Amino acid sequence: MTQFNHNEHPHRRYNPLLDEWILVSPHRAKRPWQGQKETISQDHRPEHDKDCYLCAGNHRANGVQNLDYTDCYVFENDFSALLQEEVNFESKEQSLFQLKPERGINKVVCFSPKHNLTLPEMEVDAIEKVVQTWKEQYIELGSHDFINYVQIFENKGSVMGCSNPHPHGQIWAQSSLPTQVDKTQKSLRAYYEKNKTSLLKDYLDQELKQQNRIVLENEHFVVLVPFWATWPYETMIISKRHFGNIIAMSNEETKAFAEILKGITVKYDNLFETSFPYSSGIHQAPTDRVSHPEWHFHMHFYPPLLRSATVKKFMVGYEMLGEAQRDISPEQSAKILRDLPNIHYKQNH
Ligand code: H2U
Repeated sequence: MTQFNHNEHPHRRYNPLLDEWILVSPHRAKRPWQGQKETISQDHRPEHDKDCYLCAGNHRANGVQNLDYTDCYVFENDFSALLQEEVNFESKEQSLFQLKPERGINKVVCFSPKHNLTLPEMEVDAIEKVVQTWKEQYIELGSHDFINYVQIFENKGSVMGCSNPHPHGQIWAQSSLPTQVDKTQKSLRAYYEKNKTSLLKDYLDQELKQQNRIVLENEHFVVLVPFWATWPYETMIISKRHFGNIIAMSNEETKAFAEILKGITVKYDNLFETSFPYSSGIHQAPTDRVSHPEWHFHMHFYPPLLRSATVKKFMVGYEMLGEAQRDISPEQSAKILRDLPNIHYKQNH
């Protein structure tokens, strides 16, 4: 019988954050592709676009004028998915038809007034201002008594449904823990109660020993392709120190976080020499006024591209009905990302 080789043989891997399994089929990475190809958006944008809703001084869709901002700019989403309004609600015990009102606040964070930039092309100092803004928003939004969780995220690229190329992210703050965060919290808590240590701290220590899934590292943060990654080039930024939320970061850690954010997004752009699409977001402790020693600050990047700038991975069929599946192994992806230059390709051309 052939000896098992994780680079060749189909196998399943466990995701301890979500308490889920994924299927890895490394032998399948060479299959031909005659399916959908994404079009590469031509990235020749002006520094200021008079028709952009997010550019400084311009009017938004509802007529409100943006300030003439010079670095980060935050405003309440004009088309918020959640509303602050409190409603009268009588709960009826119906286990198969559960429903409850949800309150929240949605914000848009413009990362820069420059319409033609994205995080990998911004200076580290400017990215640090974005991180500072996220900190301020975490404090401000979390101080509302009806806000228990603050989800900071970015949707980059039209493939990810992003409606505007202007560099920006969003923040959705709400009363309940959203499903992914709730699952993560349950796993982190169960591990912490059993071992009295952080699951991600223990995981990171082992990853740093093994080295084969590490993409980037600085004094305070590590970027790696998780052992259980589902998207082909999925990565996670994990803080080396065990702390629960963004406001626990020291000034030095804030700078190191900005540096590594630039580092991973530059590598992503360099992978296919294109403005690399992804959804990214920070997972951190809730703002529910309860102590959360189990939480360990981290950031996920879920990029959809598979083998080129035009062929994306679809989470369909078996993934929708069975479980997530990947072809190229996390170790192969990590090596590809690790070996890419750290200088943005546009600066080399
Ligand atoms: P996305 O590109 O990721 O969809 O984010 C843009 C957000 O900006 C989106 O949520 C908001 C949209 O509701 N927006 C405004 O609040 N005002 C506008 O004038 C345009 C877009």
